[in-house]
Amino acid sequence: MEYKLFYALGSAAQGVRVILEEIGAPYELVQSTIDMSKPRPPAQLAINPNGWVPVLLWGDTGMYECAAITMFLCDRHPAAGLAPRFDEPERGRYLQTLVYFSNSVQNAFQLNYYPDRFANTPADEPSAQRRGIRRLRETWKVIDDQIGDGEWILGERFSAADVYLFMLTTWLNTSRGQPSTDEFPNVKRIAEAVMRRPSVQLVYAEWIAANT
Ligand SMILES: N[C@@H](CCC(=O)N[C@@H](CS)C(=O)NCC(=O)O)C(=O)O
Repeated sequence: MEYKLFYALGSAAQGVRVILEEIGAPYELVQSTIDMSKPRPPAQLAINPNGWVPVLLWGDTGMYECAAITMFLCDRHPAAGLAPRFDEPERGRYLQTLVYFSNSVQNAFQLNYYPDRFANTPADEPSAQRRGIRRLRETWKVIDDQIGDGEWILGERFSAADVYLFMLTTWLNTSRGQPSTDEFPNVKRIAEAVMRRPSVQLVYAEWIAANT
């Protein structure tokens, strides 16, 4: 196996798995968890002491951070055509969007799902959660406006950024007060198009069965 991916359903590791499927690289899933009460595999913690997935191993090394892994895999397998090359005009928007997803949209999710990481006392956590919901609306609106009437995030060209977008939309949970993609029609259009890809149908089979 070329890659090992520490994996849990509902996590950002699913997005990395879609990228591996799109690339066609051989990989093995190593079952991990996002349950805070359960232990992480020692080999995962050796690479990522934070205890988060995804963690990707290859050869005798490894890395974490979903956006970084996505960029790494796309650059390592350019024949898959999932990322603009260094000298192509869409390269800037591709990098910008992945980093914005990672440090702004994901941060908004974390405020709502993991308020203890942001609030100093338990009493402050509901405030952090509410700010997370507002921040989700703000950041998804930025992405929706950026997409405009483009077919994909980069315009005419599908890329790993669209996979990332789909992954993030699966985390939206209206029962927690978070917005739905109905508020962001351009995001919704791309998420629906990404969902039709065979790689996504495979990796997200359970989510698709439960949510569509
Ligand atoms: N910035 C990291 C965040 C990773 C992250 O938060 N992973 C979540 C699942 S999506 C997780 O492992 N949560 C369990 C935990 O925090 O212990 C990335 O993008 O890879």
